[in-house]
Formats: sequence, C-alpha cells, structure tokens
Amino acid sequence: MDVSRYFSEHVWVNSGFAADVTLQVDRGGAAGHVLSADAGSTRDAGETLGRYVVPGMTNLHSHAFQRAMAGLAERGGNDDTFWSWREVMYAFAGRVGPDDLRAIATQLYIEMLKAGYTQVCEFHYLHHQPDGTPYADPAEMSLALVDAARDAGIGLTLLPALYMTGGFDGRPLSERQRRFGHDVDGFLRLIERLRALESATFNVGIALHSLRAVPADAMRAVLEGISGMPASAASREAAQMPVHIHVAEQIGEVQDCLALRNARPVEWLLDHAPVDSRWCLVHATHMTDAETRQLAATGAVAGLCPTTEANLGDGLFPLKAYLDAGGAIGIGSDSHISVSVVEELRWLEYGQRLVTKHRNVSASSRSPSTGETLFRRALAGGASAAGGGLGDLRPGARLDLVVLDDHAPLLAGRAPPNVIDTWLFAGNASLVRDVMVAGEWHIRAFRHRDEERISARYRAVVERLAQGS
Ligand code: NGQ
Ligand code: ZN
Repeated sequence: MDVSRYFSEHVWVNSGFAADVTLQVDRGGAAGHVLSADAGSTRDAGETLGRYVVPGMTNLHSHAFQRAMAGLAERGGNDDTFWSWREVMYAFAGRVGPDDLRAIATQLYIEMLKAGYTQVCEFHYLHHQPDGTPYADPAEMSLALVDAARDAGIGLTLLPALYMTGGFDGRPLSERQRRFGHDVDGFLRLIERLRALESATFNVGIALHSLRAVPADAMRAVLEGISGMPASAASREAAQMPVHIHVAEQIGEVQDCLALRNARPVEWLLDHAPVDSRWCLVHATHMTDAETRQLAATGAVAGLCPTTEANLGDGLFPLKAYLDAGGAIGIGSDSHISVSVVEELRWLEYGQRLVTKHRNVSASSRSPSTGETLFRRALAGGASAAGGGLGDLRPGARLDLVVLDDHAPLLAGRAPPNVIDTWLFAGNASLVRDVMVAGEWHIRAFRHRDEERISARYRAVVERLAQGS
C-alpha cells in the first residue's frame, strides 16, 4: 500500500496529546487520510515533525469579501451600531466582482492557513451582479471561492446563502441587497450544480441568511429540496448537508421577531425547523436560559465569532450555561476583522471573565485546562459544522495538521498539559509553523509557496476597491 509516515513527540489524537506518535497516511485510495496513529512508537522511517502537532481548526463562519474592508469601518461620531456598519459593508460589497472576490479570498485563505485553520465554511451571499442580474454563469461568484480555496490549499465547505426578503415583514430586498437574492428553485439549482464538484477538500452545504431574509415557507421548501438530493459520492462524510443560519445576533432582530412571529428568534427556529447536529446557528447571542438549554440539547453547533461580535457590538453569548448544558460550539472569523484561532478562543474566554469577574470560566474539574477545553470543543464543533470527518488525527479523519514552532521562546519549559494554554493565551507572534491539509503541505516554515504572487494580486485589487471608501 502507498503510505507516508510522520513522527512527533506529542500529537493531539482523540482529544488530547499522546506521546511518541507515528501517523500513517494513505497515499492511495483514501488519499490524505489517516490510516493509523500509534502512540508509544519509536522514531523510524518517515519524517520527524516538530514536538507539538495538533489538528487543523475549522473556521466555521466566513464572509471572505469583508476582509478587504477591515479597518475601514472604525471611524465614529455618528452613534454607530451594527446597522450603520452594515451600510458601510453593503457599499463595499456592491463593488466586488468575481475576479476581485477570487483575489481577496485566496489571500484570506492563506492567512487562515497561517493562523491554524485548515477548513473554512464560506457563508456566501454575493451571488449576482450589483443590479441583481445573474452572471452569465449563475455560479460565477461561488466558483471564484472554489478557485480561491484550491489555490490556497484550504478545505472549503461552501454554503450558498438563501436571501429573499429585507426584513421579518417580508419587505422586498433593498437596492443594495438585490445581488443577494434567489427564488427557491434557482437556489436549489445552484446547490446541485456545486455539489457535482465535491471532492475530499470541497463540500457543499446551505445557508439560510437569517430569519429576516428567509420567509418560513421558503425555509421549509429548501429543507425539503435538499433532503431529496442524493448523497454525493465524493463528499467526505457528508451524507447530509450542513445547514447554517445567522440568528439572534442583535437585540433589534429579537424585537422584530417577537413583534412579527410572536417568539424570539432561537425559540421560533427550534419550534419550526428540524434543528439537529447538522445545523450551525451563527452567533445565537441573545437567548433566554430556556433557549440556551434547548439549543444545547439539539446537538446543533453554536457558531461563535468573538472578534467580529466584539467589533460589531453584538453582546455576549451565554457561554457558561451553554457549555454546562453540553452545547456544541465552534469558532469563525466572520468579518475577518481578525484572522486568528488564538484571538477567537482567547476572546471567547476573556469576554466571560470580564462580565463574571471570574477566571477559567470555560474550564471544569473534568477538563481543567481552559485552552484545551475550548480548543477541543471548537475542533469538534467546527468539524460538525463543516459536515464531519475533520478535527482529529484519529484513523479515518482527513490529515489536517498544524506543527507548532517549538523553537519559540514562549514554549520554553512547557509540557503538554500547558502547551495549548500557552499558545492560546500568550501566543501573539504566530506559533503556527507548518500546516498540512489532506496530507499535503501548504505552509512550511511559516510560508506559502505562492504567497508573493497572491498578495501582489490582492494589493492591486484592494487598492482599487478601497478608493471608493
Ligand atoms: C452578513 N454579518 O451577512 O455579512 C452579516 C451582516 C446582516 C454579520 N452578521 C448582515 N456579522 O446580518 O444582515
Ligand atoms: Zn455572518
């Protein structure tokens, strides 16, 4: 059999570090997947990696184009809110075409790899031309993202978003929202078309933009439509497609939902949709205690985006109650005001410390390391939100790994029980040295093989786009 072997002193297998591990990787039939991960082995044939090897993280929520406007919406003086940020974002979104999106996303995805992400769930709604007319190929913008992920080398879960109305009252899309729109049939056609392209590093799910943007009957029709689609042979484990939705991010949305649907957003969704482990509820910031417990019990993933949620002034997710109820979480960099596994997990914990005036809020006596607790949960939740088969280095998983820089002074005197805590709470200069996705190296010694060309193209595109801001 065609295999490769790698050895490291400390490899994260089955949710924690194991010592002296040899990883055997399939190079044949299930190329890029782990065949075996044997602890207590001796260094023999095969490549010896750095001392600490961890699974790659899933970035479960991305709007790639927004990376190019990072820093352009931080000027105040107008009683700024999420909604005024959204106007700035819409103005920017209106200028982004397919080649621009390809250039921005490729650069962004390299930055994600360097941050320790090996899979991205792209919540994609810039479907059409700015006036709402479809491109000659209606999948053109989606395909730009597929190209970008392939050129960067990151795994992609593409989530085309259904976007039909401008609010809970069913008002039509505003002028600036027109390019986001689909009817149900056109949307399902796009999904089928993209599914035909699935591979070991590319799968398709769906996104419902939000309860504001998707009427109840359309939501039902789309869920029914995808349940009738045959499982695609090429996709990873994803017999069932992931379903993502933005929910309860802002108080205004909770109020509108109460006024028009007589229920809070998470409450309404749990009552009207078959929410289960296939689902990812992005943000879910504003929940009552009962909603928090009920969401945790569904097995759905709460898609938390701490740096964007802080940047947009969303509010704080009820993390402690949700984790205590066994809820699944994952992390996303969303608007890409920051692209950093470290920052997302650190701020997830720090937000809680600041309001509760306690320390190590996410840890428990069974799982005393705060960093490991969050890292473990985000790996599992992220993998689930991406359709499965990721997030661990156990046999059968896709081989997505990160080698930490064990020459970094920061890791001096650290042993496995405190390596993840040190990385996440103190690692500002990146400790992500090498990154492999599906058995292929894409970052080696902190560099991507094609980074000069890709960053030059990004610069040219963004210099033009930013001129209008
Ligand atoms: C988005 N982003 O779709 O890009 C949203 C803003 C909205 C975040 N919520 C637009 N972070 O929710 O209507
Ligand atoms: Zn979002």
